[in-house]
Amino acid sequence: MGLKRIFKSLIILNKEIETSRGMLYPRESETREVRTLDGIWNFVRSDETNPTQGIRDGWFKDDLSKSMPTIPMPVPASYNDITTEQTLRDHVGTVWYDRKFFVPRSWGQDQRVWLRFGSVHYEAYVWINGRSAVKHEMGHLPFETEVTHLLKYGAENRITVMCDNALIQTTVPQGKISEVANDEGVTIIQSYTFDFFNYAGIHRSVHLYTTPKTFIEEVEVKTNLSQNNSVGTVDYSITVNGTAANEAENTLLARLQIYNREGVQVANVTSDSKLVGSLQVDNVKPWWPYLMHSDPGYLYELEIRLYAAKEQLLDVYRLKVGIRTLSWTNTTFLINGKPIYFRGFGRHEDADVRGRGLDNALMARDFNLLKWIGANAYRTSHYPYSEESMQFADQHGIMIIDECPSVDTENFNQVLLDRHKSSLEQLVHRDRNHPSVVMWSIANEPRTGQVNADTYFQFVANYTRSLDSTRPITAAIAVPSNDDKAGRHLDIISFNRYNAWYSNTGRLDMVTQRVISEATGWNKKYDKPVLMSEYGADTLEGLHLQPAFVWSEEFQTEVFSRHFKAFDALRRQKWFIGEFVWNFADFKTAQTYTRVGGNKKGVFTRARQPKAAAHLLRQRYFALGREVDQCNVPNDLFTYIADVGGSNVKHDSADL
Ligand code: BDP
Repeated sequence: MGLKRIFKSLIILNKEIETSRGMLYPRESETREVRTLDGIWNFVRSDETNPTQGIRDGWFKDDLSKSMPTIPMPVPASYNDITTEQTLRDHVGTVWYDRKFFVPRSWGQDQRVWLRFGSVHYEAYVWINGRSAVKHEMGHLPFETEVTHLLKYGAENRITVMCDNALIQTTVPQGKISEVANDEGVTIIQSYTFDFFNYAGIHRSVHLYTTPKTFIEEVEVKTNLSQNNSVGTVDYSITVNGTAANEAENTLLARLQIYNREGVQVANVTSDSKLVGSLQVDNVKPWWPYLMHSDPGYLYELEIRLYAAKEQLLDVYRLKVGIRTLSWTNTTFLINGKPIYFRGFGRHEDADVRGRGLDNALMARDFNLLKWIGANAYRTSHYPYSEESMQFADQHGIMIIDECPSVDTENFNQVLLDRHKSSLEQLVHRDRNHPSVVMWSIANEPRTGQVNADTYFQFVANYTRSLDSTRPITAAIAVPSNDDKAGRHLDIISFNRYNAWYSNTGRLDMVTQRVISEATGWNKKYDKPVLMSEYGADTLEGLHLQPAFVWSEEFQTEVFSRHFKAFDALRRQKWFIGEFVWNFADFKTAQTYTRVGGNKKGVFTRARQPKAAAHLLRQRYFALGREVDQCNVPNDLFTYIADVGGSNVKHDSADL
């Protein structure tokens, strides 16, 4: 009996899952208006022992303040670090938000209104004027719904959101909830194995936007380049939602135009009624990564005008498009025909006070730091980052390994598989048009040695491939290559390892050869390109110890340098395609005795200032850029030391 049950739970099937619709980033146009509901909302923390009280008592039926005392809460932001209360920081379960807003009278006429959340972690239930509007599960990903029928026009409206942060064995990512005895009774505890704080709340912007009755619901573009990169093609496919499409299918058409950066039209086409076709751009400027070209991140604007019969303009939507190709073999990964060598970071969306909440100032600072340090890539470890940051990456030419929220995945089961696939479906759907996205990461440190990992990751990888065959698939793996059962389903192998930190702590003399042999082991096993997706050492800013000692700035610098040596040996093998430091900046984690206020493996502090190792990394990333991509290096890369001509002291960037 027991055995039978275990056996049953091991069977996982590749089931069809529900797919997302729409979700174009809200943009104003001649036919669309956008307004944000960001600002200060009212907030209530539910009783942890009674998480569904608000639903049963109908808190959404009236102002929250009528049911419970509320506090002001900024949106977007994580709620955890806003107050001084431990109970809110560590809260497990549901919290409530509401606010009032006006909808102009004009919005009630002949158009549709949509409500869109950039992300709510982890599960959200939304009501408008007391009526259920939408429910969504999965942090870090947008969701939207039509609210035309729920709004009062030319009047005041109320939006109520219940957000649940509970992570269990079938959520993505997984967690565990338990009751433990405390001094006075019991406490509900959320535990998780992943190494970042489970920040929660309305993390990204909330938008209301209008569309015409019949409107452009989805646009998908795929780009290509001719042999010598001189002619670009943009294949498009448009999905329309609305009655005009259903009633008179054959009369709809789209006119598409592409404008260059100067606003000059460089291509145009009129679609057929299927709204699928192609545009050609002569003398194209391809999208290149930062430091791989003198004009990186070149974006065109694709303007789509949807017409009904008799040239009646229905809708206009504009999308930035970068024209580039990706291709890969078992040894190389190429962009526009040129091999890529990644120099980048694993990162987090994390900051003081606002937690994981969208912060444009922080985002702009981070991109400035990425460029200052000469990075050309990062992985969105360990979940999708904001749409605004994806747009920034497009503009700045930063390549993205786009990761879904699956981290430390284990105990593979059917519900988990379905949700995991859904997270990738939502991610690919959201990000497929970004030229900066060059790879999908389907998991971080999954337990790929476990029973079922083979089947599970076969399903996840093949599903992702079926959604997008234009980008390779990877996962950041930490089990030894001998134990791994998932790598054969990937296109590129990424591995994480903490030599001289978790393994052989302090032993700087045990880094270089181990990195070389681990990377080589992965390549031998799978005959695929390999990159190192995490390495590093916790470093307390300002702690200096010579000779290098764990936690000191000297130690981080030395750990990096020992890895660089390994990477240079590996680079001679063509199949080694990149190095990613863990982490870009210090970040908050759950409380444990290995974390001093959080994970300190940042090259930058949490306040985004460089540690000593940042200067070393900068010299390496630009040196690589110069060697691999012939980029220019900044004048301030080296500090003047001495005019000792003839000796081999490096004193300016000409010495590189
Ligand atoms: C890796 C994880 C990452 C952690 C890192 C660390 O992928 O999320 O933060 O270790 O321990 O295993 O610093």
